[in-house]
Amino acid sequence: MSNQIGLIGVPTDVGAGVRGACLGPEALRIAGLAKALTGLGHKVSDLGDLDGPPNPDEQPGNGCRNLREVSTWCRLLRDRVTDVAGQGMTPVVLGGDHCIAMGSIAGIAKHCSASGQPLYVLWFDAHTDFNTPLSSPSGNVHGMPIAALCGRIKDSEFDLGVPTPVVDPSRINLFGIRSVDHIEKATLVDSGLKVFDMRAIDERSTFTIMREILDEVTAAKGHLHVSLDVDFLDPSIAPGVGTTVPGGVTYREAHLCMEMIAESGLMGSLDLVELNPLLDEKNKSAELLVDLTGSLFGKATLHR
Ligand code: B3U
Ligand code: MN
Ligand code: MN
Repeated sequence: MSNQIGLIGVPTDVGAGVRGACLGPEALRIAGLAKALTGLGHKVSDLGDLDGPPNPDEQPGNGCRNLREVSTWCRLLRDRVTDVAGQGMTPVVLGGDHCIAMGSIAGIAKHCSASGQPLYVLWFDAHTDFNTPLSSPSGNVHGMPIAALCGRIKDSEFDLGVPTPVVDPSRINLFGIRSVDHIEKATLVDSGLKVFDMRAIDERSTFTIMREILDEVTAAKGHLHVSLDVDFLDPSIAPGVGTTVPGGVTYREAHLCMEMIAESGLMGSLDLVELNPLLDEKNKSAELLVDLTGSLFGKATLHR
């Protein structure tokens, strides 16, 4: 991990059904993200917000809402992430809804293919985001990025401009899962994805699962992209998200995940997505995200 961090704001909610995630980047700034990271000894450059299209708030056509706008935001972010990583900074993407992870991961995949490093993804989420325009019950693209990255959706659809699969499905780890749609569940079976649902977490512990994931990336000398959807957290601690699901990851489990990632030194890029300040309570979810990002970047209680 570089100790130079580049913050990239992506103020859009074109992939969501509930509006408000477009306000996420500013809420994270107000909650003190840059200051928290600077205080840990990192050099932080806030690169401002990307300038993408407004949300036309269309009804889904052909199974996808706002397809063109989603594609434009993702391509803008793809190029910015490739550029920022190429400058030796760790890109930290401030969303924005989760559709933008198609852009950030396409961008980091380009960077990794140039450097020859295998790309791994750790996706913290209540949902598997493995719908396609055909299976999606909502037409919201934030429920589809994993399917797109695995090459399950025609590339021409989102026009990411990188070879698919963008990430080898066996290198994608989904953590915190507890809401999967009917058809999505059936297609997961032969997907090759590593899905750690809440039951697995309860049975095997956060520590054991995280150890397993991180050991594999370490052995492969991989680049780890972390994509953090606020709804992976329990809604009692993070209400500021459009798609809360009960029974989520606790405060202590979440910090353990982040601290283990920090200790591994593997994380090369990060998305903080789905924060919806309109649904938050006095910016509490944003402040928690800042706190967790601090843990991800090395804020530990003791030296070990
Ligand atoms: N699986 C549902 C709900 C959903 C997925 N991701 C989010 N919500 N954030 C869908 O609409 O695809
Ligand atoms: Mn998600
Ligand atoms: Mn989610």
